[in-house]
Amino acid sequence: DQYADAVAAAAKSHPRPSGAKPFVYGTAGFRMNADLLDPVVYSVGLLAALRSRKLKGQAIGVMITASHNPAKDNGVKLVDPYGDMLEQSWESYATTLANTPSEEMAEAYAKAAKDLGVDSDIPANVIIARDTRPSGKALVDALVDALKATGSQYTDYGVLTTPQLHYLTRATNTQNDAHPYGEVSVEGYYKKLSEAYKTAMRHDKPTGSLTVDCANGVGAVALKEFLKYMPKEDDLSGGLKVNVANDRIDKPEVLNEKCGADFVKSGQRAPEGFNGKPFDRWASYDGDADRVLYYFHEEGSIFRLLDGDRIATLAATFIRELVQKAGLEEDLQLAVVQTAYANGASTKYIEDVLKLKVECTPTGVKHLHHVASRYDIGVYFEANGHGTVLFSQNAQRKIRKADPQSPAELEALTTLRALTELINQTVGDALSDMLLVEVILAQKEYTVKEWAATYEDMPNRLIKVLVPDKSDYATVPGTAERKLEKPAGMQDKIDVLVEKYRNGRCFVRASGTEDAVRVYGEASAAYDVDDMLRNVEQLIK
Ligand code: NG1
Ligand code: ZN
Repeated sequence: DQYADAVAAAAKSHPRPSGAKPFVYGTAGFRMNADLLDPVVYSVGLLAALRSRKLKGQAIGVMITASHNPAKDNGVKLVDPYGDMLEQSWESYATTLANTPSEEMAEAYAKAAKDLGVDSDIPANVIIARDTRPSGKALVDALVDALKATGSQYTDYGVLTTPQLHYLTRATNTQNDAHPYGEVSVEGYYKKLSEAYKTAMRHDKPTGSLTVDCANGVGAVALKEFLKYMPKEDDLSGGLKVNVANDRIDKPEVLNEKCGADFVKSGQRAPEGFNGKPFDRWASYDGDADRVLYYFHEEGSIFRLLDGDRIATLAATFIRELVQKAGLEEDLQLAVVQTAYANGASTKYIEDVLKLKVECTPTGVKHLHHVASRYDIGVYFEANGHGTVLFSQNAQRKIRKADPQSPAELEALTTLRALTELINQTVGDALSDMLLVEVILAQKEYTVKEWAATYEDMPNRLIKVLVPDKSDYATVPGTAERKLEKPAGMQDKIDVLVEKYRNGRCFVRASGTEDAVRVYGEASAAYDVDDMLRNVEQLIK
């Protein structure tokens, strides 16, 4: 490879500390304490160049973020040309390069290039963005060193949300197609979303106001910018009053601190500083704005969470109604994809009341995305609020080409077409998902109260247990991580325990992003959930 010498020279400036723990490219790329990341990001830059060349020079995205993790962490992940996550078969190359000592980097790089059949004469093109973490800038420098060493072209878009980078990656690679994904600019992203929102809201005005907790992260930047493209607050079509909360990006240490989607979901409580009156509509983003949750207080300060499962059921209900009204029901199959963390009540509701197909996959968006893409319309959400809706090529063609037979069909089709533009189909997107929810609530004339009343959540809890080595824990393949095969015998003990609780369900798996094991439990009674989790925790400890 003609770049090997330059790769070796630049690698010297990004030494891998000896004795560093091995890194694994997991569901969220690499994520760790930011101080350890420099050589890792350099190695990811090398792989991005290889990936782009392998895919005939299509642009590859690199996002520097650690999402909902604390401010001291950071991370890096690769985005494939159509905005999906890095193809799974390449993850092991990412892992190998990240664990290669600097002196051996050029050799490892050349070997990867050869194994992957990369033609080094093809131009490479990489686009970059980062969240608001202070460590991000220097990490982009490490990435750029790798891109320069490999003779790659690159564009650094600065501070963006993760879904914005996914948008730009797809837009870049489809700009000469018959149906480009959108203009190749951040402005193009805002324009696409706002135009679609205005169309979908053409006859409606949301009730009340919406307050958005931006986790003191990049979502605040994007939301404020986006609001400039929104209809005026008092506009009868789509006018919405949005209050921006937790937007302190000038204080990096408060990122995700006692606020944001992860804090709200794991604690099942409002963010600090919450001052909503009963039934006020609030939403929380996470640190890179790829997740969103809604919630409100009932009278008496009872906290009610409207999580990813709620967004999935709301979206599936609404889209199915539109498909029916547009006369496309026979043509388009719709399914909902969840993980084992989905509340059992939501699964039951989708199957028994909505009568829609549900699939369950292992944790991690890439798994859900993959399964959802097999359907004409695949609605996928993790309970934590990360998700989107995928419309297949076939579905998009049918929706585009359908010839409405009545004014009602035309109305439904117009909204459906707008939704295919409003929804960021590359990846979960807090801003886009939030707009989708607002459109649905306005059209259905739902307040948060009516939305929450569609079904009753099972009491549930998710805890984290620290163990000496999480790799002692492995799940049985094909069970969507609901059964352990390692440590031997533990699953049987869990089964015996869970048996005791009415409608009890509990499973244990190693986290892919943290050094811990997660235990999820649900049952008909909240005290049973607590008791069950205490007992399972004892088993593990
Ligand atoms: P891990 O740490 O593997 O449980 C967490 C979330 C996932 C997903 C990834 C990020 C839970 C229970 N798990 O995974 O949903 O968001 O981080 O890719 O919330
Ligand atoms: Zn995130």
